[in-house]
Amino acid sequence: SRRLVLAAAQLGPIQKAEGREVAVGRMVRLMETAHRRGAEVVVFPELALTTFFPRWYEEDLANADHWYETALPSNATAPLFAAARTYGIGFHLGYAEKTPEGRRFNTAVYVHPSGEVVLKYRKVHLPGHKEYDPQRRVQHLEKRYFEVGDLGFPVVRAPVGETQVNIGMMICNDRRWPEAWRVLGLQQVELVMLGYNTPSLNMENRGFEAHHLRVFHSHLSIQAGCYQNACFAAGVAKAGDEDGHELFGHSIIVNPQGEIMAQATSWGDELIVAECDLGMCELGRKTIFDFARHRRPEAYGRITAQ
Ligand code: CDT
Repeated sequence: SRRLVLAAAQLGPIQKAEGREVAVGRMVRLMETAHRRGAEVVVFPELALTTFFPRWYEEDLANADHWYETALPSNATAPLFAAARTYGIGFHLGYAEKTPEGRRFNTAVYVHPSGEVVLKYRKVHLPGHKEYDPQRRVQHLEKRYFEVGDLGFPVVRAPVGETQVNIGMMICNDRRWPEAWRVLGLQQVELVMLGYNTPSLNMENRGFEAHHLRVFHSHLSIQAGCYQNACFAAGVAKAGDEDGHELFGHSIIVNPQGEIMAQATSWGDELIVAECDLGMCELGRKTIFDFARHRRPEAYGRITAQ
């Protein structure tokens, strides 16, 4: 059978003043732990190398350049690539990308143990706003710092450990959009790698969102996405208190039945591991979500209408 030992590496907070070497050192330790626990792939969160900087306003984007990677690997990220090779473990990394043309994206890659970037994704559903919003106690400036991703939702069949796996990605807010899951599902995705930074409080709160529903909505979205598209997912948080701003954690690994197989219990660096039998993707795919037999795209025109 096709089995995969999957690790989700939740990261505790990264403070604004901390350099890349702090996060990378912690990530290398998590990779070592993942290796000891038999994992073949480790999934890190969105924007894993720095604090969640879109909460900080910067008028001139040029002054924000230090948050972005211009090359991968770089001196700062080389230890991750070295650890992947040493431990024979693939890794998923979320980071802020600045291209040679000066374009900025909220990006994720899957890196094979050899160091090859096998899959790259740029976040499509950017939440928040572009200009400073004096109404908000905390800014969420993703629309200022990033362009909408231009790669669609690609799926590739790639070696993960011993197994060829159809892998796809989402980044944070994407998980709340069933369209994103379905576009991956239509490509027979088997494993969705998904990092997030989600504040415990909705800073846009106009009084209609109960705080206790924040984690529920995150899990609800991931569990429904996995069930309806017959795939596994690693939903991996950056968690805890970043300079007084709390991110809620609760990283999970979910199976194609929508069940949580493993869940983080701390708001710090924490590795959760699950053995995934990829054969489990067959049941949904051959029965209730056999798209060829049961899907009715002729009735879905509004989904893609502008
Ligand atoms: N990083 C990210 O996409 N976070 C959002 C927060 C939404 S509140 C503006 C999320 O959907 O979790």
